[in-house]
Amino acid sequence: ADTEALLNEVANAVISCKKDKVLEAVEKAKAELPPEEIIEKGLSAGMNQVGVLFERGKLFLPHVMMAADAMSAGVKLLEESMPEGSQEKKLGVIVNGTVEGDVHDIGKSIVSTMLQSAGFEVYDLGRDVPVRNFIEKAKEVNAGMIGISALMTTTLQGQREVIDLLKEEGMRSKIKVMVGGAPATQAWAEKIGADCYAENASEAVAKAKELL
Ligand code: HCB
Repeated sequence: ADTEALLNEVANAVISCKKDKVLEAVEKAKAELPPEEIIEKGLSAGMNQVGVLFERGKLFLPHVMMAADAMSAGVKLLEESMPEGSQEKKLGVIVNGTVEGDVHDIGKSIVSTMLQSAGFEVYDLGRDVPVRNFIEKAKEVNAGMIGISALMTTTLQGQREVIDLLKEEGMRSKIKVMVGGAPATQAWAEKIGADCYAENASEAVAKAKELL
């Protein structure tokens, strides 16, 4: 089967909100395509479409929850075939999490997995993470970078708060900050003084390699 058809099948399976369909399509694609490509151009593309349909009132929250659940199962299946990252030589230490008040963690988790698989040591704090926890964890593990995800315009401020607290603690120059999530942009990153913005997980890996 050609690449586009395989990826479309994965995306459409996410849009159908059916876990068994997603697993079936991912299993098929896995035989021919790298896991990173299936995640970004299949699963994530499908989830973006779910977001659009939700906005248009064509899908409702229970559908979104089912699609999210189905997508996570697909990502999990693919994680098994991703490299674990070298044990001896780490490219750098990164703390990553979703800001306080925000439960969206699919994209953040993909970023963590891809960073890990690229050779970074990653501490994923999960979702709904209080500002202070990012900094305390970064101190504890001597992180070179903090990654902050926010998926809502209402929680985006949390990214600025992490940067402001880093400054207050006199640690801003020691730790790089990466921001991401649907409402974040390059302009926003510059405005709040982040070191970089990453639109997706491959970009997150590229920027982390550049900065660490
Ligand atoms: Co949710 N939700 N949601 N949601 N949701 C959004 C985000 C809206 C935009 C949908 C809409 O209304 N148009 C909207 C936010 C509006 C706003 O900005 N104010 C919204 C809302 C309103 C809500 C609730 C409030 C709904 C309600 O209860 N009434 C509620 C939130 C409660 C809360 O957080 N306190 C809610 C709940 C949910 C779930 C639980 C049903 C589900 C999340 C499940 C989960 O994450 N475990 C969900 C989902 C799935 C979405 C949409 C449809 C998709 C998000 C997603 O997973 N995308 C989303 C629509 C949208 O985003 N346009 C909608 C796929 C991933 C792969 O993309 O962007 O997350 P990503 O991540 C990318 C990228 O951004 C970047 O790399 C990732 C990989 O490529 N990146 C980083 C992300 N983090 C990074 C960190 C880094 O360091 C670097 C790069």
